[in-house]
Amino acid sequence: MLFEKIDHIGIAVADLDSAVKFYRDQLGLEFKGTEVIEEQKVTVAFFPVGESKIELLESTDPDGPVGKYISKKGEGVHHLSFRVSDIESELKQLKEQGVALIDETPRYGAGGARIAFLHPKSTGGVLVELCER
Ligand code: CMX
Repeated sequence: MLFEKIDHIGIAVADLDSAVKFYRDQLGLEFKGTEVIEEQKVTVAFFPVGESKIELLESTDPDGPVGKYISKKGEGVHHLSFRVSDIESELKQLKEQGVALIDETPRYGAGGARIAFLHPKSTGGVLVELCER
């Protein structure tokens, strides 16, 4: 198992513009722009912090997964992403250990990454993501 670092922390927000203002203007983080990931119905805003990033996630559709998450649990930390160098091999090992996977094969993530989610029933309720760049 080779988890290299925390790649990013994903935070679900209801209003991206006001959240960007808070992280950029009040916390003073560097705002690196946004990306829309249509397939996952989400707009992502990036703020590097040291070797990691904060990714703010706003749903592009109330019925998208982040929209549903906010209706159910409110805004807040949505997922924790670990950087890995070989995502297929990590998924295989985790599966062999009995960890439940949401994604058996990687999908497209922000910034051209390949990502895969583990099922929160295996992680103590935290949505854990593996991320290969
Ligand atoms: N935290 C904790 N539990 C969560 C969760 C979260 N953020 N999101 C979903 N779950 C739980 C659900 O409640 C569900 O639990 P049960 O099986 O007990 O009912 C389970 O995880 C599976 O969720 P689902 O919505 O039924 O399953 P899907 O396969 O339809 O979707 C997921 C799962 C995680 C992909 C989707 O909910 C999601 O969050 N998609 C958006 C992903 C995202 O953030 N994309 C941007 C990525 C940017 C990047 O990181 O690069």
